[in-house]
Amino acid sequence: MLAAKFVSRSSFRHSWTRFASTAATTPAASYRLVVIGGGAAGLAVSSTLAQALGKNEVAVIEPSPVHYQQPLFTFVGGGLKDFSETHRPTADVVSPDARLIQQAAAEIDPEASTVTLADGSKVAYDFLVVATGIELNFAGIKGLEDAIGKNGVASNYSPKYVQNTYEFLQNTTKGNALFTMPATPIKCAGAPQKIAYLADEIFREKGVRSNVTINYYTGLGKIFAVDKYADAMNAAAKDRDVNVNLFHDLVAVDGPAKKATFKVLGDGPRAGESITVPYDFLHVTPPMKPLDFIKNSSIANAAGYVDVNQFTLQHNKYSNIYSLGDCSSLPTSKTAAAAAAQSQVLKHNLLNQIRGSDAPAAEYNGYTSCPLVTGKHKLVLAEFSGYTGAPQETFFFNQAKEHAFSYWLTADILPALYWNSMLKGTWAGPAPIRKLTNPTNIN
Ligand code: UQ1
Repeated sequence: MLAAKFVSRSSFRHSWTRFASTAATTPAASYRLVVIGGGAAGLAVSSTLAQALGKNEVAVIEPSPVHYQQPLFTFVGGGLKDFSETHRPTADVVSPDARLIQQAAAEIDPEASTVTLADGSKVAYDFLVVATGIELNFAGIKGLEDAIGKNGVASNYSPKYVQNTYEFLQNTTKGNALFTMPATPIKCAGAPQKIAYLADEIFREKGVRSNVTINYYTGLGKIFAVDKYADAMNAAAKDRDVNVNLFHDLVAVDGPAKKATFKVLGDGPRAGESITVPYDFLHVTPPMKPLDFIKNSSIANAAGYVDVNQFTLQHNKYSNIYSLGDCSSLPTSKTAAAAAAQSQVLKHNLLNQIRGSDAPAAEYNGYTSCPLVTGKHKLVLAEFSGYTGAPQETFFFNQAKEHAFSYWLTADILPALYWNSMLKGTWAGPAPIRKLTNPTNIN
């Protein structure tokens, strides 16, 4: 079905343009496949396809010279991993068979099948995969850009401020420690609360816990989307004396005065009110948004995410465009684990289409996973379908229980798997393992 919809454009390719210029700023202009984004999702797809389609048939557009393994950031903020483990040069993680275009994409023209780069040059494609991720919007909170990185304000979401988290936590000996989660869609929806549990542990170890109040403020109405894990996290918060404040959305930070202002959402008695809270430590999860060039293009849905079929990952209007990861419209939680599972489906369907195969389309079932670290050697390993809300646990023990095995897996095994397998396109999530270890849980 996918193949039938597609009309090959390869006869229109101007392959001579590929040799017309060699300078780094004027990249070759026509590729079989262009992948926008050299993050986890973009690399999981481009590494396999660059190998399958042949040398320099695939271009990866990525402006950042550094690739960050973002799942490790919580561990860095909690002092459990070193920042140096989180990053490698982008050029070292892009497949040697792909062409890295080290620039930002500025515009997509899906009718002409071209991408315009920041320098104004155009890259043509037969097929396009959009994997730009989602943007941190620190400017969306009044005063935050001035406040962050000093006076006790940090964020594990940014490589610039993640090391401040541990530094400032160590300096906090009394008063209020606040942890926020916005009401917008975000990546790794567990991270805003994980650091509250690690902070609790740090304060206890330093003997100052009884002098510090920990408050978690979320713009949402639940601590976690899936009930099974929401129950576990409510229990974890209660255990550690972390106060959970639902429907509180951070709107302003006054750095010099060390005060945070929240707007009360929902329909409770205080809805619409503003509440200002003094803090000694503040961990902010910034609101997030799709990149402007995507939001402003015709490939986006009304919310600004790339409008793809939630099962096949093919664009709903342009059959030679696919998307996965945080920038996509896929209605599931935005995690590296989700991107890994999506990458397998996308590659299958795109290769079918490229090869004109009428093999059945692969379908993504919404799988995502969120390792919710709750302390040193303690972790709740949420695995579920964002489409059904049903748990899809890989192991035979109850993964909603805080477990040392889950911690070890996440802290010591998954980072290596990320670099050595996911980015090389050979890790598609634990579904094959689950068939052996927990077959009755398969949805
Ligand atoms: C996963 O597949 C993955 O992708 C590499 C992650 O990102 C680092 C994860 O955090 C998790 C939890 C998974 C799921 C894998 C298993 C074995 C449960």
